[in-house]
Amino acid sequence: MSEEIDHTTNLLLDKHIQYIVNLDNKKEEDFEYWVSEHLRMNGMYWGLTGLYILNALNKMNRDDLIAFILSCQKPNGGFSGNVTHDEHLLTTLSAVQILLELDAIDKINIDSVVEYVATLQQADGSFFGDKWGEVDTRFSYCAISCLSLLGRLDRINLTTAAAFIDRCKNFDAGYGSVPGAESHAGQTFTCVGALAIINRLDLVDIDQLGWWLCERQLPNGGLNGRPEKTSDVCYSWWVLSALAVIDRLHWIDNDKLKTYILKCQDNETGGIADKPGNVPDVFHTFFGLCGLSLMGYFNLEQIDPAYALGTKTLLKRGLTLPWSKKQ
Ligand code: BD7
Ligand code: ZN
Repeated sequence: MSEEIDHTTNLLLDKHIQYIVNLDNKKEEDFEYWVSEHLRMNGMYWGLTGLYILNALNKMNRDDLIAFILSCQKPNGGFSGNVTHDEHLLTTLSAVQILLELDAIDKINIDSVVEYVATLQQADGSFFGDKWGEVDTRFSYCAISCLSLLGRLDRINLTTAAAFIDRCKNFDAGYGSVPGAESHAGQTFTCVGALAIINRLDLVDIDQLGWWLCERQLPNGGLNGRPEKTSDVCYSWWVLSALAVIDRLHWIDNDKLKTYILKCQDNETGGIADKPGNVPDVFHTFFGLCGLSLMGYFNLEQIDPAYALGTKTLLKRGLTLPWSKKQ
């Protein structure tokens, strides 16, 4: 009993590195590999950026990752989630993020990606996620983040893009997926992150939003995504990142949230689950680590709250990060 490591106060660093690296090694046989087949590109981003936070990027096979990403680029410039799937903004952003982390963005034709993203903007400023025409503020974020990372925000209409996001703001100062949709912490991250990147935080009701976000913390220390919902580790990121961008991180109890995230670790296999006792997955492992990094615990590598990428990767691109504290 006294020999046992108390995983409610310790981050199982090496186990999490092993957990992420093993996802890659068992790809042939594991049906659930990196959440699922169509999310492979996103899964790679979660795993790779998780290793970045753990300062273990060298554990990945760079050439294999680059080859996979290149095999997912389509003639129109967009990237798919897996070789046989169709291109989408969600997976295009992940592909660009990974290529930047691997310092391999020169392996693709950047202009074709920029054109793909720009043609998805609509007259009202919103973005389609792909050729099928679904609109969601997640896609506004993907487009804005992607073009900013590529240094090509000039290719879209930023005035209408900001106006559309502003129409998704609700009476509680949170944001939804489309105008009129209820506030959700995930959508709030995408909207606040996108506005931060295009320097339009003037549109955010900062104090009221800070209040709505810190009401997401429950007595168990964890955060939920909407009123009346249970806590989930990934909201450590969606809520905290928005609080960080508006400089209100100290409005929630960081120590209690840290303890909640640590309780969601699997002390046998490594990895972090959505809730204590559940099976871990790469998505919650990544966002749990992101939350701990944002709060400054355990000397983890610093992650940027608006781009969800390492600050070192961003500074190398010459991006300025006024909302990021310790640069
Ligand atoms: C999409 C686009 C962005 O620009 C930013 C965020 C997103 C959300 C997207 C993501 O993180 N991409 O990098 N989310 C997912 O891919 C997850 C994948 C998943 C499926 C099943 C189980 C775990 C993860 N998806 C598609 C979700 O719907 C998750 C599901 C879930 C996580 N925890 C409990 N259920 N939900 C989710 O991501 O909610 C946060 C969110 C919602 C809307 C917008 C932004 C974030
Ligand atoms: Zn979750």
